[in-house]
Order: sequence, then structure tokens, then C-alpha cells
Amino acid sequence: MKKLFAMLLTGTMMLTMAGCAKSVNAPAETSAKPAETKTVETKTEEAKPENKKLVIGFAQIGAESEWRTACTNSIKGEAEKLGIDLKFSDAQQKQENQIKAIRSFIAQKVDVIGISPVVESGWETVFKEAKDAGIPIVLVDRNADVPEDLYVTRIGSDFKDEGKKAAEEMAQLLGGKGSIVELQGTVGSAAATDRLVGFKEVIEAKYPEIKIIKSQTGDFTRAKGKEVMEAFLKSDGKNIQGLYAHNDDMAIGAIQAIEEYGLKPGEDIKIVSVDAVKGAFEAMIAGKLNVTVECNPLLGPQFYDVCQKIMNGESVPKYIPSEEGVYRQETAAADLPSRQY
Ligand code: GZL
Repeated sequence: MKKLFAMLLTGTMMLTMAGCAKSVNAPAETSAKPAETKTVETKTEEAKPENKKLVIGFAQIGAESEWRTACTNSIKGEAEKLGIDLKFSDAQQKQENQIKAIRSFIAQKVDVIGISPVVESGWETVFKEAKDAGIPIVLVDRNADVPEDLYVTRIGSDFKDEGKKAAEEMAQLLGGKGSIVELQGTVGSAAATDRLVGFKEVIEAKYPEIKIIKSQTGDFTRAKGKEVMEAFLKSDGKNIQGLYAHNDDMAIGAIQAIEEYGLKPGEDIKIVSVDAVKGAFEAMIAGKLNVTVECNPLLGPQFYDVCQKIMNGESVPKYIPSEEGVYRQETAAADLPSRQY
């Protein structure tokens, strides 16, 4: 019995000393206890990797449309949910303000810079400054015309595909023939450039009896969309069978102009637009808009997932596309309740 007690005592003392030795190097899990008659388990907490709080700079274009506001809400809301320190700037649709914002983020030594470039050109100098400062850039939504080594990835829509979808929908609505007018988005923006290219590619290849008789920018806003549509109606009024608007906000502005002109939007003039914001569903339910091609603005979750991957040293693809559909008047009332933006 005495022998067993001595062995247990020795074993306990050895374990306790081992525990103490470990505790020298790591926060002590257990404090040294007087030897007990049973084996004392000593656990040492593995040192947790320090979960560094991400500091992210985001240079947003502005608040020109319902879509942009939904995108901003997603970027801000997700940052709050994830406890990310977000430095956010609204450039009021001016490139010089976005460039200033990037320089400010560099000075603040943020971990990653996100940006939706208002136009495609004019970014190489400031993107190089970010690269030289060792700060990765992620394009969110729109593209920038820069060498691929100046940004990690683009998360966003395939604007050309949106244009192609819009053209097929317009052709269905017009029975393959008619004169249409086009409200383009911001001149020089990737969204406007590619929605135009995709639309024209399909019309010219498959529907030669559909003619685009007028095309002008409405800068993605309701006010400008209405103003330009008023001019189209003044010059071509009853000769217009269809309107292709690069976003819902311009379409909604144009709807007002068409009604004030004395025609029925969605009937006398068929309307196809892009974004699928709530206002478009309300216009479709009212019979004033025929189709909206979805362009997903809820990019916050994907953006921060990419930021975390970058910080972890993981590789990401050069382009991360959004999943998007097409919404028509016939199902708008059923679709609206589940829409998130
Ligand atoms: C498209 C986005 C466009 C939207 C507009 O991804 O850049 O900008 O279609 C917004 O509503 O103004």
C-alpha cells in the first residue's frame, strides 16, 4: 500500500511540475495544486491565432440609383455584422473623389481597398500607388481598364450578358421588329459600355428589323432618364415602339415622361431595363414596365470573404461572377415579396 501511495505521489508531483513547466510558456490553465491522491490532468490552452480585426477601405461611386444604395447597404451592413473596421467614401459619381479616397486609404494603411470604378479608364497611377504600398485592390461591381496585376479580382455582373438578355426580351415583346430608343448608363462605365455591346450584338445578329433610332446617356439617374426620354418623344414620339434602359431608375424616369406625353408605358412603348430593384417590380405590377434583367447589388458577403482570403494568403479567381435572372411583368406580383433590394 505504502509503495502504491509513493508511486502515485511521485507521479502526481511529476505531472504537476510538467504542468508548471508548460505554464511557463503559455497562460497557465491550472494553478499548481498540492499533490493529491489522484493523477492531476494539466491542460495548456493552445495559443489562439490572433484574429486581426480587418481594416477595409471602400471607395463607392455615389448614391445615383436604388441599385447603388442597395450595394452600399450590403457593404456597410456586412461590415457591421462581421465586426470589420470599414472606411467608406461616397464619391458623388466623380472619379477624382474616388482617387482621393484611395490615397486616403493608403495613408491609413488599410488591409484591403475595395472600389466600384465610376468609369473604366484613368486608374493605373493610383492603383500602382496602392500596389507599391502593399495594399491589394478588389474591384466590386464595375471594372477598371488596368493591367491585371494591379487588382486581385473583380466581383460583379457580366454586363454584356445582361445586354444580351435584354435584347432577347425586347425582341419577344416587339415580335422581332420595330423602332426603339436607348437610355445608356454613365458614359465610360463598364456597365453602360458592355450593356450596349451585348444588346447590339444580339439585335444585329438575330433581329435586323429592330432598329435603335436614338441612343443617349441618362447617367443611371431617374431625373436624367426622364429628361432624355422627353427629348426622344419630342423628336420621334409615335414612331417609338420600345425603350431599352440600362437601369431601372432611368426607366422609371422615362415612364413618367411617356405618361406626360400621353402614351401608355408598357403598352404603346414596351420597356426593358436592368437591375431588378423594387421600383421596377412596382412598375411591372402597374403594367408600366415589361421586363427587368437582374443585376445583383448585394456584394458585401462576397467582398469580405475575398478580403479574408487575401489576408490568409489564399488565392482567389480573377473574376467572381454574380448569379442573376430575368423578371417579367407576368410574375412581378408573386416575385416582389421575396426581393431583398
Ligand atoms: C451595375 C451598376 C450600375 C447599375 C446602376 O453593376 O454599376 O450602376 O446598373 C448603378 O443602377 O447606378
